[in-house]
Amino acid sequence: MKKALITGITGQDGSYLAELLLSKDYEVYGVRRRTSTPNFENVAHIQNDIHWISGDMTDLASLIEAVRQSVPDEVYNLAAQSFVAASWPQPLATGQITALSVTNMLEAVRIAKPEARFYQASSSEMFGKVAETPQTETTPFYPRSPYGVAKVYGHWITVNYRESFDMFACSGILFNHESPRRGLEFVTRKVSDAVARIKLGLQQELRMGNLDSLRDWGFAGDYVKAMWLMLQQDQPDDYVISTGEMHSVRELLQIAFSHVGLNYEDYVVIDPQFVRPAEVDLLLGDCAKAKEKLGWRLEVGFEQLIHMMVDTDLERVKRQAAVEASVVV
Ligand code: NDP
Ligand code: GDR
Repeated sequence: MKKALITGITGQDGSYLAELLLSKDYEVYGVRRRTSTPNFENVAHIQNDIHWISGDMTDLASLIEAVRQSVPDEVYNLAAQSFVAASWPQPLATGQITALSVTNMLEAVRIAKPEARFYQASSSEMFGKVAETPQTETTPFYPRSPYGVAKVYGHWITVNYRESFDMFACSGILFNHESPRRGLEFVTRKVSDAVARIKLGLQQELRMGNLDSLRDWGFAGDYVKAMWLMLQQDQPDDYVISTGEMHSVRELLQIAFSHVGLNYEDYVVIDPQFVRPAEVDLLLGDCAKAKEKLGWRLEVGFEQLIHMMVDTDLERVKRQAAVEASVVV
């Protein structure tokens, strides 16, 4: 039985990856940090199948201990301060968690189980002000946020440990991927949640930032399969994972609102607080290498993804409203 250690397991990708590895009969270990209120929503259904290890990405000792306890064959380093907009008000925390902590995790592996295979969650945000379109593994980086800068560090330190210590370390350059488990502040989920609330009469408007930005959005369930595939190859390497399709935030709004019979223009208000100090105008990935070498394929398309998110939020918001209505005060 193979063993995998996942950081960031309570997040969107960590939960889908844990499900995938459990379905392949892995023994799954998850690093979770202490939080003052529970954050188990994404993993509640599998929490008894996971070996939990207390740790924090900024605490090297805890990560070494996590590797010692789990003795993993594969390490998936998904933990990060992952919200781009929060990286301007919290640039140093973002640097500590999203950049330097990658070295913490690599050091923990190098010290405690150097032959373990290592996956680093790199990002299309590294391309930022894009030098070419579509972006590939060889497109130069020009990050546009403290988050993007931190991810460039994480990418190169992963490459460097591969080259310096002969570690099996891979960097997956993943374009935006979404799901009903996406954090509520990211644009797709913010929209699907708002559409559900507006449809049910619980919200009147939706305040948004830049509607013109273009993203290459896929489904998280498809993308975690690529992470696993990267660690099953004979040689470690870096791969772009994307859909090869680009849509604007405006199109996202149009698809999500029209799915419930509404017109987004009747509800959306532009609010400067959601406009970023520097924007990534467009991202479009070319994942030909992953298709050819990993045999990776997409299953869920953009419209299907947005419909899935809206439908799931409609059900969830309905359930919550029913519970609140039944509470006798
Ligand atoms: P989420 O924000 O949903 O999850 C982030 C995870 O990191 C959470 O489990 C969080 O724990 C954990 N974490 C944050 N800080 C620490 C810390 N100091 N110590 C321990 N754990 C910590 O992100 P996603 O699942 O969407 O993304 C996974 C990874 O992939 C991230 O590194 C992200 O930057 C990267 N990525 C994501 C893309 C996407 O479109 N989703 C695209 C490209 C890259 P807690 O629950 O306690 O907050
Ligand atoms: P992104 O995702 O920054 O691409 O990073 P996000 O969903 O936050 O933004 C996408 C685009 O939508 C525009 N936008 C808004 N965004 C948010 N969150 N809220 C708004 O109200 C709003 N209005 C317009 C943004 O300006 C942006 O252009 C995600 C994260 O998962 C990163 O961790 C990951 O590395 C990258 O994707 C690839």
